[in-house]
Parts: sequence; structure tokens; C-alpha cells
Amino acid sequence: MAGRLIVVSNRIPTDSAPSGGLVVALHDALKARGGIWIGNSGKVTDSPAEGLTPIADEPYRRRSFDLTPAEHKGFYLDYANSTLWPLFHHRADLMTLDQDAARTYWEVNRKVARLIAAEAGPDDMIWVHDYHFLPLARALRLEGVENRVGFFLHIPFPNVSDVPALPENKYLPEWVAAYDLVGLQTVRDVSAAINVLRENGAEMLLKGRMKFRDRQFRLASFPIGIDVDDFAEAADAAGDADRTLRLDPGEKLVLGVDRLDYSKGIPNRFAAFGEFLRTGQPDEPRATLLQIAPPSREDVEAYRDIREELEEMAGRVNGEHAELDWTPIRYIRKNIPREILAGLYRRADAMLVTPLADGMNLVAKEYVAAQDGADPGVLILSHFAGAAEQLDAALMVNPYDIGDTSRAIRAALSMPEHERIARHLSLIAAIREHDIDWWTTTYLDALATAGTI
Ligand code: GDG
Repeated sequence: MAGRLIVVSNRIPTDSAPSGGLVVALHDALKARGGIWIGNSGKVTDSPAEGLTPIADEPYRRRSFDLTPAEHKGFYLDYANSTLWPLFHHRADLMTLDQDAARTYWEVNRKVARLIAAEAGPDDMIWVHDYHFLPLARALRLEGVENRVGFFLHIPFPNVSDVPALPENKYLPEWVAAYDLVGLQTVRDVSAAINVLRENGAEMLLKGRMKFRDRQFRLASFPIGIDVDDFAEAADAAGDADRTLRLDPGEKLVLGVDRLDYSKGIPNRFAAFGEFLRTGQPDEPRATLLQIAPPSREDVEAYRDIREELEEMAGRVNGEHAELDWTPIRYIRKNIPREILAGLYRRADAMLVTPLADGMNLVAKEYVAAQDGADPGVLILSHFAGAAEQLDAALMVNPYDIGDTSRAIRAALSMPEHERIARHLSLIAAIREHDIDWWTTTYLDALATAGTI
């Protein structure tokens, strides 16, 4: 019997419309091919259910596990999101280090490994996602699981100079080497990973293969994509955004859509928009920045800090530039339904995607998919988004350079139609070539043959 696909990630979709890059992408992937998705139920309880709890059987099987309050804190809030997330986004200065959290992280990985070992048949392929489960394959091997196990890291790989800041850095090579295939978002991440692993005793073989002690594994980039037609249809079906926003049809709209996270460069963006307004000419049409930023990880201190910083900045820019009938920055800290979001993308004359570090950034791709090809808007994209490797027809910016970003906003809003169309054609071709089906198929084919070629 052909083996099944077992996907493991921290979050699994509940019955509401999925949001968050990883969940959106995997939902699309599993919807098409079936399988089992195992993840955290989101339930924090003193008496977790034993084994896996069925959540749904259609359109694919979903099974969850619970965490105790101590596990939720040590594994999720502290180690995954306060130690690994900042380190992997080149913000070692924001890391909190705690030995108990490191131990809990490993113990939760062992617990999840035992649940998977009980579920997996000998021919099943296991596909593990993201930084919550870096050591999962190592833990699975300790349970005697010899199946093919692949890993995909959705966020950037840390720089070789930052890795020593992680007290557990000596375990990294054995965690990674326990996988058969390690997928990263970009070529830049693959080189970072090779550097880190070589520095820590792994040996480079041919064709992207590496060796650490008795294990061989492969590293390669698989840039994640979106379901382009699905997003384009959502934008077609969306209602009149001018009415939703109460905007005049001629008014320029600049859009930002990000989880409220310090890696997304939202303060730099507000500063750049402030600079754009400050240097504005009297004959320029009025432009509004609409920033949608659903809250994220609010139990982590660094996320409360960024929230306060943004409120203060939006207040300052608005205080300086607002008129009786106009608020320059409209800052919305809540989740907006996808149908409305797609209409906002379509309406926006320019989209600001300005992360300081980002694995890929699906928002950039969704914006391109949502455009009307006859009158497309302009994508302004940070060099530091993984998407920059593919979307070089965007207006590329250095998000640290406020002047550069401000000039890009002006260039986008005054770009002639023929240039907008030419750039859009190139961008849409890029996102169609590497869409979500390409990502899933290419990764899973590579996992199925890992070790044999
Ligand atoms: C991680 C990596 C990588 C956002 N606000 C709303 C909303 N969203 C949706 C977007 C998009 C998703 O959430 C965000 O995806 P991103 O890729 O931009 O960013 P992360 O959440 O940080 O994802 C990232 C990704 O994993 C996949 O590998 O690209 O680099 O950090 O789909 O549309 N959706 C709705 N309302 C909102 O207010 N409905």
C-alpha cells in the first residue's frame, strides 16, 4: 500500500477561514491531496487528552494534541517565540534565554514524536513544519521511526554570526541531520544553513547533500507560493472597496497588511509614509496609508512593545498631517475577512511590503494575484523578504532607508500605466510559475526520492 502523508505543524486550521501564511498554504496543499494534519489544538489544559484527538475527517484528517500551561509557556511562548523567532529573524538582541524553556521545548518535541510514532505506518512520509519542531526528527529517530521525514522552515535561517547566541546551538546539526530533506525558502537561506552547519561539524557532499556523523541529508530551497486563481477570484468577487473605506474614487490608497510583528518593519513604513507626506507637493493627489495589522502573540513582551510604538507613531504622523476630512494613516489592529482583504488589495494603488527579515511573505504574492492586469497597482518590496528573490520586478527598497522607501511610494503613485503593466506581467508570471501546487509537488517529490539520487 502506498504510504500516506503526515503533516505536522504547530497550528492547524480551526473551522474559521484560515489566516497566517503557513496555515493558508498547507490548507490549500492538503485540500488537494488528502492526508493527515497533526497540530496543537490551541487548548491549554491541566489535563491534556491522551493521544491524538480527531477534529475533522474532511477534506483531510485533522488530529490535535493539547498542551499544559507549563508546556504552552516553555515550548511556545518562551522558546519558540521569544528565543528562536528573534534569533532566526536576525534580532538576537530580542532573545530571552531560559534553560527551563529549552528543556520544555525538547520535551514537547519528544511528546509529539511519540504521538506520531504511534500513528505512522511504515510507508508514511512525514512532513514537519517550522521552528517549533526543529528537533522533531531527532526525537522521532529516538522512537525508532525510520520513515522519510522532511522539514520545511518557513522563516529565515539564522546568520552564522548569530547562532552562538543560542545556548543550545551545539544540538542544531544533529536536529537538522535527523531529517532526510530540509527545505528552506530561498537560496540565501540555503547558504546561511550550509555555513552554520559546516561551522558546527557537518560536511558538504555533492548536489546539496550534507553529512553529519552517520547521517546524510539534503538541503534545498523551495520558495512557497499561493493559489493564484483562488486569490484573483476573491478579488474579482470583492465588493466596492471605495464604499467600504469611504474613499473618493480618485484618492490614492497605499496598503500594508501584516501580522503585528517586529520583523515586518511597520514602524519604518510609518516613518517612510510620514516622510512622503512631509516632502509632498501641493499638486499631488491625496494619499492614505491603510495598515491592517491583526494582533499576534500578545503574551510575548516584544509584541506589546511594537504595538505601543506603532500607536505612538501613527498618532504623531496623523497629528502632524491630518485634515478635518482626512486621516493620513488608518491603522486597523484587527483581522479583516479575506473577501474584504482581497478587495482592498485590488483597490490599493501601491502595496508596502517592507519587512526587515521575512521567510517569504505571502502578502506580496497575494497583492500581485489580486490586481486587475489592465490597471495594476505597484508592489513596493523589501530586499529582506524572501519573495525578493523571485519578485525583482517590484519596486525594491531598503526598509532601513526611510528616504528610499518614501521615494518609492512617490514613484509608485506616479508610475505610468505602461510601466505598471510591464512590471505586473513579470510579477504575475513569477507567482504563477512557483505557485502552491508547484511548492507542494516539488517538495514532496524531492522528499520521496531523498537519499536515492
Ligand atoms: C510565515 C513567514 C512565510 C494577514 N492579515 C490578515 C490576513 N492575513 C494573511 C495574509 C497572508 C498571511 O496572513 C500572512 O502570511 P505571510 O507570509 O505574509 O507572513 P507570516 O504570517 O509571518 O508567515 C512568512 C509564511 O510563513 C509562509 O511560508 O511567507 O515569511 O513569516 O496569507 O493574507 N488574512 C485575513 N485577515 C487579515 O487581517 N483574512
